[in-house]
Amino acid sequence: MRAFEATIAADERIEPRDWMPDEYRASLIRQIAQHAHSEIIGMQPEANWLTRAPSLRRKAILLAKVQDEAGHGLYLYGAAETLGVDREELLDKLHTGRQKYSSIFNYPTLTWADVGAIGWLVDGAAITNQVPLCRCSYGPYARAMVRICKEESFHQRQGYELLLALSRGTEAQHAMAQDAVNRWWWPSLMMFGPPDAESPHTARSMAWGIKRHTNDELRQRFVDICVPQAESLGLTLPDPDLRWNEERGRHDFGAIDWEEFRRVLRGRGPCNEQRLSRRRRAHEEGAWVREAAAAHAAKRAARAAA
Ligand code: FAQ
Repeated sequence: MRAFEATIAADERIEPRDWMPDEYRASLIRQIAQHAHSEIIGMQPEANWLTRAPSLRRKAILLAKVQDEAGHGLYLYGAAETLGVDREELLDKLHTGRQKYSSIFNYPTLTWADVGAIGWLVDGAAITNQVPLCRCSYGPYARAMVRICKEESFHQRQGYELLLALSRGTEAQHAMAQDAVNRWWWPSLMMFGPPDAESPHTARSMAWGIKRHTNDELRQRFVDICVPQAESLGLTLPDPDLRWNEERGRHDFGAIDWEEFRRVLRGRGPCNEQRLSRRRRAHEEGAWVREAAAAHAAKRAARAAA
């Protein structure tokens, strides 16, 4: 106990073999699993456009991005496994609705511009939230985050560049980009989680060095980053109350519809059912691959032992 507290106080890392309080372990498993589930469910909205990307170049870029997301899921399930849980058990909890994934992936991708809006806003929000997680007190999670953040920054830039091309294109393309931003803006702000006053985990996670900033702090940082970027894109953010507050040195912004957030978390968002049923089906259809990989690994291990 004393060694754990001293490590946290010295801002050093807790490693898998170190003693840690049960609640610390449980909270990390909860957060890392939710994060891993978000990465693999998050492949679906963009995958919807892989076969309809407007050029070979755009298709190759999108394919690489979606593959990166699968890779992020793997690093994160790996990080969760160092805490003594089994990947199969985590996936089962996702498939039976006992563990969450990010609310953002329950919204549909209606047009090609949505791929740009996801890159710019969803990956942008993800980076804002995840850069501080590179300093998380749990070593394997922090190290996974370093690599993930590098890849997310490429994802964010591809989204920005895609939206810029549309914004500077024909009138119809500009309107499509604006419509996508209008639909993704508010759900992106919800990604940061409930307001601090209603966030049950923040205080303890901050004390343990799992989280470095509160949900509201990161949400504000994201708004401040997006405003000048939207201007450069030639697009507007759909919030009439958004304005610079000289006194605070930050932007004020309008009220978030938390009832919508809670509805999505209860499974009643526009795409919750579709996302989970596709995930379950993909898992069932991939069973033979897992069996073949396990049989191959067992054969190699037996050969190495002989
Ligand atoms: N959606 O007390 P707090 C990506 C839950 S990025 C659903 O504030 P905490 C990249 C929360 O789990 C997206 N549930 O909780 C990508 C808790 O529920 P529980 C993933 C949410 O943990 C981009 C309850 O509400 N990123 O995938 C959400 O201190 C493009 C109370 O909340 C991460 O997971 C939400 N938005 O703070 C991929 C980052 N917000 O467990 C593909 C790591 C909150 O009590 C394409 N996670 N909840 O039943 C975190 O930083 C934190 O877990 C927060 C929540 C900030 C998300």
